[in-house]
Amino acid sequence: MSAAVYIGLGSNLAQPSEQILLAVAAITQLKDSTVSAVSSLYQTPPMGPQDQPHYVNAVLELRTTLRPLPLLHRLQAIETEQGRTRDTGRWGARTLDLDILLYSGETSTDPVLTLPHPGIALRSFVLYPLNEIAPQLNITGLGNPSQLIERLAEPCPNIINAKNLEIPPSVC
Ligand code: 5RZ
Ligand code: CA
Ligand code: CA
Repeated sequence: MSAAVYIGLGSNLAQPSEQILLAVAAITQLKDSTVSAVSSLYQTPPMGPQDQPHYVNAVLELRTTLRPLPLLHRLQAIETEQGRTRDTGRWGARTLDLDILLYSGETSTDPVLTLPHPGIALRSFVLYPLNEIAPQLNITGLGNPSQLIERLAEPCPNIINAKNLEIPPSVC
């Protein structure tokens, strides 16, 4: 039995779009796992500390028989492989951030891996890409992505053209 897992990807250093595409390729190579959907790439203004570059964010769906902690460790190895350092502080700029947003319907209060990811319901840089690949997904007690987006007072982020990585005019 495989679990349906949603992974958030973020980068705001060293050619962010390229970092996200490289990370999708690396996740595709994980054992006992299949990438079943990938969102568009979104250019998003930084949340939290604002003295850092804009981010590129995306979300993908993974079917996997890896349990949450082994999966987390493999994602952290990919972050390290792509030059992630911890010298810019907790919410500082990074080449790659991979978060397990949801692991099937599982909940966990372990600070090493909290599920669902805390803040998922409030972060437009997660909800817009998640809504693109799983609009009906039930986020454990919080509703689905489209309902959560309606409650945000934020404009929709720009979608990046994956063929040339330019930013076309916003569509919503
Ligand atoms: C969000 C911290 C709200 C404080 C955060 C990303 C508050 C980001 C990212 C974008 C961070 C964070 C933690 N902004 N900021 N994309 N990661 N756009 O999310 O991936 S740091 Br209040
Ligand atoms: Ca994050
Ligand atoms: Ca993280």
